[in-house]
Amino acid sequence: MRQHSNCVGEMTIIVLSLLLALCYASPRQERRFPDDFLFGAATASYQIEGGWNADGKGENIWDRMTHTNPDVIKDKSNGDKAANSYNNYARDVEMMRELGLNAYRFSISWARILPNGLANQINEPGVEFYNNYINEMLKYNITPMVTLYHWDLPQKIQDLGGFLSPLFPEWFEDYARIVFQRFGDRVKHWITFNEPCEICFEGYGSSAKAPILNATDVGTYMCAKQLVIAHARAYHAYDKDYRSDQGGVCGITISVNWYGPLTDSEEDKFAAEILRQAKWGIYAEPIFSEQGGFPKEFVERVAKNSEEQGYPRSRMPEFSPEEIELVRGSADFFGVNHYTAVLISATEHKHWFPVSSLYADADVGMYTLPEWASSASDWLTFAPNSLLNSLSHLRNKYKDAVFYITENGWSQAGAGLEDDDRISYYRSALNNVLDSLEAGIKLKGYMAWSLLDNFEWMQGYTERFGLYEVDFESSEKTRTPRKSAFIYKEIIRSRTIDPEYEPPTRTMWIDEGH
Ligand code: PNW
Repeated sequence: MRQHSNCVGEMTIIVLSLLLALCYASPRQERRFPDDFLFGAATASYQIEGGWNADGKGENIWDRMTHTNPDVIKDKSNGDKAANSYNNYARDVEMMRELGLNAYRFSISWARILPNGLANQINEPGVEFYNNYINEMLKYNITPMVTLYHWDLPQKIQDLGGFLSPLFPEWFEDYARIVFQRFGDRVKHWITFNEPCEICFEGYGSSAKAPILNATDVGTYMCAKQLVIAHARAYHAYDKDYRSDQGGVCGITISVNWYGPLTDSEEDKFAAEILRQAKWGIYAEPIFSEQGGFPKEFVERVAKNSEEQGYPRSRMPEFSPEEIELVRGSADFFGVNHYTAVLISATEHKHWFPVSSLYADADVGMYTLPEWASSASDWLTFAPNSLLNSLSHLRNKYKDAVFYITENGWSQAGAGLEDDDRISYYRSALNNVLDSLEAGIKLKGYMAWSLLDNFEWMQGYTERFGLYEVDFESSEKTRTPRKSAFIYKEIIRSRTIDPEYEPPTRTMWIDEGH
């Protein structure tokens, strides 16, 4: 009996060892990106184009601010010349071909098309520039993804109140219709706004971006309402009058960093939720939630604070039932700009805000772990799995949504081609993209920020995000691929991430086969 059971035991061990051996001998299942997944890179007009007053372009709020108040920019620079993509666009497309990109996300400068922002006068050379850019991409099968608004508001529109004017949604729709009309035969992916939080909070509710209005208590919320209505009007214009002929999609890009609770306590979880609502929920909920309108808990918080502060009504405006209906469901996809994570506490790491503002309303503590590597940007640390956490959260909230990562990237201080930190960051983020796809999230593409070094807003040229380095001193604005460009190229070519891959040469070539 004893012998028999020994024998069974031995057999089991042999079978198990055989199974184990088989597992290790067979090639590991490689995780692949689907063939129709769009790999791209992103930029924005003011950050790369230059040609600030070329061929009839009008003045925008970044031209005005950097010319009249250069001290607000860290190196006192501006985007007058930037990477001169206005003249170097063919080289930009050549770089896209070198990388083997499937898609390229760029933005249209409103004032280059409509010099005074209003739709009475179209600047044809501006239209021609974007025609050339788009046609050059299409020649090589690169899908253009176009942002209508990436922060460079025509100065005339700002003079009339900008996003705070009740006419703003109308002006934006007029502009959007012209852009759909002129480019929609070839452009099938539209993004209305890039990063509402940065537009409304940074531009209107603080002094972190043009037009540095610093209307801290109400600026953010007034802008938020106008912005989502403007978005919805452009979306419906496309849906009703252009989609049947042109057959494209129209969405919006919102920055969604991961705000998780510092501890497992209910208070911290609620604090994290409040910050998510303050930073991106006030733009996402009206468009993507089933019920529409601003997010409930944050609305209650602002109403309560407003009352205590003696305001006769909440600083957060309300939507009418018609406005809720107009905005609800007005997007074919959710563009996610994702960079980093911050841990949120109800009690620890709090700052005191002297005036009422978005952060004073949220009233939470923010903390980043010391072991998260830092970039050249003070807000950007390498927090593992932040992209997966954000996308999983969004998918649970907005069940049917289709997503694109419309920006993701890493900064370095100044020039330098050996960018191993950026490579680790991209590999980790792209592994999170694979995790998301495996989890069934409808993620259709990934745009690296950025194709090339550019004007990093208030940081001027001191922080660089490019896969290609730009020599801003040279009159040609010479572009040179960084090591990360070779790594990204190989990921796109092979549709897999090889953590060991080292580029064999430092010469970029165009792979005609792609
Ligand atoms: C984005 N954050 O801005 C913009 O869309 C780009 O124009 C910009 O160059 C890029 O990211 C890098 O800054 C962000 O604080 C600014 O989390 C700040 C944050 C996120 C995105």
